Amino acid sequence: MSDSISQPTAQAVARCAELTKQLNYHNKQYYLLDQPEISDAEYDRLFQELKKLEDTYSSLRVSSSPTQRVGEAPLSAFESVVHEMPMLSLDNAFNEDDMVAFDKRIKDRLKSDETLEYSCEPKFDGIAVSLLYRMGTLERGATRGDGASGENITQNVRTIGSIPLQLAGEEIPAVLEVRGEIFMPKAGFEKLNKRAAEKGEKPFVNPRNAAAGSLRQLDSAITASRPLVMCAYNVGYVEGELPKTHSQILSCLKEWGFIVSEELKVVAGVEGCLDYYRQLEQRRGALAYDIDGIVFKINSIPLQQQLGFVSRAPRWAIAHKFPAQEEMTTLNGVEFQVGRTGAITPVARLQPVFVGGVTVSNATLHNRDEIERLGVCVGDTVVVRRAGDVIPQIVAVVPSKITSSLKAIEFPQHCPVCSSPVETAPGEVVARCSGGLICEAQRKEAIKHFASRQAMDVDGLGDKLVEQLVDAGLVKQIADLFTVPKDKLAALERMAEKSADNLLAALNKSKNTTLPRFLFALGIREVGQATARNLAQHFGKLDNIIHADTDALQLVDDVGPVVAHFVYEFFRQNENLQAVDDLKKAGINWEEKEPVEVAELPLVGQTWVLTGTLETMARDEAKEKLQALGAKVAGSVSAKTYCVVAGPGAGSKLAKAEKLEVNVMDEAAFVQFLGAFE
Ligand code: D41
Repeated sequence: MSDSISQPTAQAVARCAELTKQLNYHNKQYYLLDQPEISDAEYDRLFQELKKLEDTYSSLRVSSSPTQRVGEAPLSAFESVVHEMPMLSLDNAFNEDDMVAFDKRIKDRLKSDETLEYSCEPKFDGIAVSLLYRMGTLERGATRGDGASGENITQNVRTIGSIPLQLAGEEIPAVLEVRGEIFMPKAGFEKLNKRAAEKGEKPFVNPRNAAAGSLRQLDSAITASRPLVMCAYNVGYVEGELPKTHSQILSCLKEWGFIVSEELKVVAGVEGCLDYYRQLEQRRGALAYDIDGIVFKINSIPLQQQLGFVSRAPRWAIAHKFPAQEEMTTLNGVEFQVGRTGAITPVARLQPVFVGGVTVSNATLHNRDEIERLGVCVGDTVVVRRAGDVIPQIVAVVPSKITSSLKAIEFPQHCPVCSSPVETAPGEVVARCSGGLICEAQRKEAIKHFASRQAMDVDGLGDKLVEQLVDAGLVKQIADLFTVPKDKLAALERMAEKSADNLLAALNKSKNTTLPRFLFALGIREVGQATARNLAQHFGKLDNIIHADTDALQLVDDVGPVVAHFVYEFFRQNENLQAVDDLKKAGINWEEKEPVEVAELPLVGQTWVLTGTLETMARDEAKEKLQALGAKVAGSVSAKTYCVVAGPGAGSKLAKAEKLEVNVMDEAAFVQFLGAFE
């Protein structure tokens, strides 16, 4: 990036001043007051905008600009420490083009076209620190602060288990400054917040805030009680010899007693960097800690030295950021949804915001307790988090200065759909509509569940169509599904003669079912697929289940008093017995069997794995047959697997089975095997 000498426009000058003001303000909120008002991503955008202006008009870049330093002056409570060598910051890349440009800048500067070797490591979302060791003994710990000086937190870092107080091993430099990131793993964060909630304390917004708050304790006993980890990523001031590549230096640090990232990898060229980025992004959610990107560093120390740094950041390193998982937006309203079991879920309607790679306009607020815990009102600015494929959540509320426009959220006393009273059972947090199947919302959900793939598997009867059928008054109870006339079906929106025919055929086909599917389809509370299967296996016939008392029910595998109670009560309700009767009259049928003790089933104790495509039967069908014979069907192969059924296209699971010398069957052998039990 070459600096321009052109005169800034009046507009650029004004924008520069405005950005500087905003960035300084938010820096203070974030670093000094622990009270951010904008998301990190928003901060980054303001920062990048200012940086771009300064790159275009170099006269705008003044030494007091927020781009020329990062962070705030240290908090007064801790003694200030001037770093031996400034702790540089990292430039960001936000997409692949930025990465390619970074690689090109380096090559241009080195006047070389050779493929460069990069060291890759996750960018931990924590607090950067410096640890000074003299003759192998920890002498001082400090935060990075503004890069030039930080806070002396020696007492606190000494309580962190992963920070060695004394280095062990060979060739330890006489003076060694180790730099790294202190963070809180996700599991420890969850536990800490749970404890805080139990004590009625305010929870931390995210693991990074929790780590920062834990390090800032004046009482180091509190720091000691927090699950902090430090991962080393660089060395600063050194008196002594170190290897000539970054990856070898990190190996030394590991030998001397530090934790270094297990994900550290050396790759060739920018292509290697992009591959590494894509792979770790996939696994981001599964990692034990939060990361917000990848840091790429030129692996050769001589090349690093040759490249040097500009203003605040080295030319030889860059952080390729992941899309932000948290953003701020406005809570426009709250709606209350009624689920299949009557559970009332508050759903936040948000000002649409781009977060975690998608535009989010709804987030769950879970239940009444959660609304209280957050203290959230309509009109508030909220922090929305979307991690992986998890439903977006509201994790925090930004304290508002203007409270006149806020509106408290009232949890309904009556069902928003059927007006029946809303009740909360003793000891439960979930509030439920007491209307049962008179509630149209519960009825719709019950019918959707009945038709779903794992239940009756009515092909083509999706959620939308169920809503249409109920809204049009064509289906009042589940059994009505089987008597809707074709002309009425065809007249529905987005339906026609052909699709009506298909749906009728699918409904007809679904009538031949199995007892486990039918039981599951009834939607009895707490009766999932596995429980339905165990009940069916144990009792053989539906009538036996209907007439079983709670003691008899508890003889079934995995059925305790709670499930037994729900099953028993379900079949005491006349409308439920009527529904079962109506469904049988509509033609739903299954094979009734003699009751069996699970222990008598032939495949009890065996775990099977299905992989690849099966040609003569659906995967679900194969699974059900194995389970009916008492086998467990698992998703992954281990030494405990009894047998793997491998169809064409089987990949890593088959390879693993072969490696572990587990039995493998092809489909033909499997069909023959099943035949022996018929
Ligand atoms: O994991 C990190 N957060 C991380 C931060 C890392 N893995 N490597 C880093 N490397 C550097 C340089 C290249 C300047 C030695 C960093 C940081 N810096 C850094 N952390 C906070 C500001 C800069």
